[in-house]
Amino acid sequence: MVNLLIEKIRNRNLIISVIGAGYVGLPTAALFAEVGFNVICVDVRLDIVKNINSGISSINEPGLSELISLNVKSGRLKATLSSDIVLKQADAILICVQTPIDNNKRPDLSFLLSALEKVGTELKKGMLIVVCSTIPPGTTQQKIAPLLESSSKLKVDTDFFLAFVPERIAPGKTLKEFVESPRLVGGMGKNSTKIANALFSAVCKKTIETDPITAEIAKTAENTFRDINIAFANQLALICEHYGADITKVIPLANTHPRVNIHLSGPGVGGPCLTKDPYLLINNICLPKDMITIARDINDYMPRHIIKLTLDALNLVGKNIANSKIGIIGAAYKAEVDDARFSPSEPVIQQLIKFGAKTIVYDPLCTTTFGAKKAESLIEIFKGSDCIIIMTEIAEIKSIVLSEMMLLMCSNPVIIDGKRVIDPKQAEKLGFIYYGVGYGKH
Ligand code: SAJ
Repeated sequence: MVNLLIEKIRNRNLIISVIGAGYVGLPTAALFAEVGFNVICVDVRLDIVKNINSGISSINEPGLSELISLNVKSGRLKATLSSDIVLKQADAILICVQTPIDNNKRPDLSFLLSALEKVGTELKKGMLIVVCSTIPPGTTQQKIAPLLESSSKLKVDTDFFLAFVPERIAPGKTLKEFVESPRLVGGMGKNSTKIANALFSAVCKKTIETDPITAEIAKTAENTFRDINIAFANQLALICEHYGADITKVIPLANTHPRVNIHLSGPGVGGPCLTKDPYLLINNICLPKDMITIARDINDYMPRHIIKLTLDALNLVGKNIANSKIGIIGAAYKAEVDDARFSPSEPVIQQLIKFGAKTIVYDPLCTTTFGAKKAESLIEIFKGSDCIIIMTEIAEIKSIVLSEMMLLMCSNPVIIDGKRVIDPKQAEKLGFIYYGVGYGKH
């Protein structure tokens, strides 16, 4: 049975079904279709299904639309709302549904469990099930395998095959990273690992075989490490502000040490991964000391720090926030993506609105505004504004001419630079009130 599946993978006559055609599932489906497999996406959202079948990508990701369009035309890629027939036909099912956290920061596995329920009823001998969704450590072995075994009455790694193969893609660079980042393959046993590895080797340049628990901890650890590193940078930024030092000088100097690599401080950490995976990693564990939650708290504090800097700066020039017009650069959680999930701009804009400020936001890719007015250009947000807050380093920032910006803004214009992309000395020389994350006032 193992060799038969591997042969099918080699000959590209293995039928793949991808459950969940979102940020992970859609590129996954498109890339497997591109290397020659027949891929059917299953999604509960009609708009996503319709888009795929019309050859359109529902997410804004460089190169993805072209890939979907080509593969839909070739007949290798399609989508459907109803899973029954599809799952019956599939040889391999890749589960790519969201695994968010709830209000108590506990994993919400309801989407995953509902997908598994459907899979369980259609599971037949020789099928490969791959979970690509990020999951708390222990989930594959303790929850997924028993659930599939009991609903199908089949035995994992003997009758059917199961692996956790986490994605490692960063929005904006998804297609490149899917192919080039080493892919962890955590199979529930030797056979599962071998088959899942053969499948992912068809698309990924490098795969690394391991077991599910190691892959689950490694996946959540990667994003937790990045979150902690950024929290450290943010902590240092606050220390720099206290001492009148500049974080943009401190971190590069510390990083000249061959074994130090501190990330960048900023206005907060957003996106669906770093804000969630640390909580998945520590789920259900009582740790004697916990740096992971503290790091999360520090990063969650940063939007409030942006508000504090804004209030301090406006206060300095005798302006009341309630009568101020504030322009925000960046609504997405980072530059060059359209994804606004857990964006630090959300708490910032909402607090400004609560204070009564008139808010206007500019983000060339993102349509979400969190209640602020949407601007079509940087010029529009500069015009008549008392304060500009920089939340992401959109490419157009490089083209800002401070003297022209000055002419468009009100008297005593304020810049709150969350991303430290403006030269403070130049801004101050021109008459701006400049406050930045990690920029200590001398
Ligand atoms: N950020 C900083 N300082 C930095 C780097 C990032 O404040 O030095 C902020 C960003 O502005 C953003 C947030 O962190 O708000 C997250 O951005 P990101 O670029 O670090 O990560 P994501 O969420 O887009 O993608 C991450 C990636 N993980 C790692 O780099 C370890 C990606 O490779 C994963 O595939 C993805 O999570 C995921 O899906 O898990």
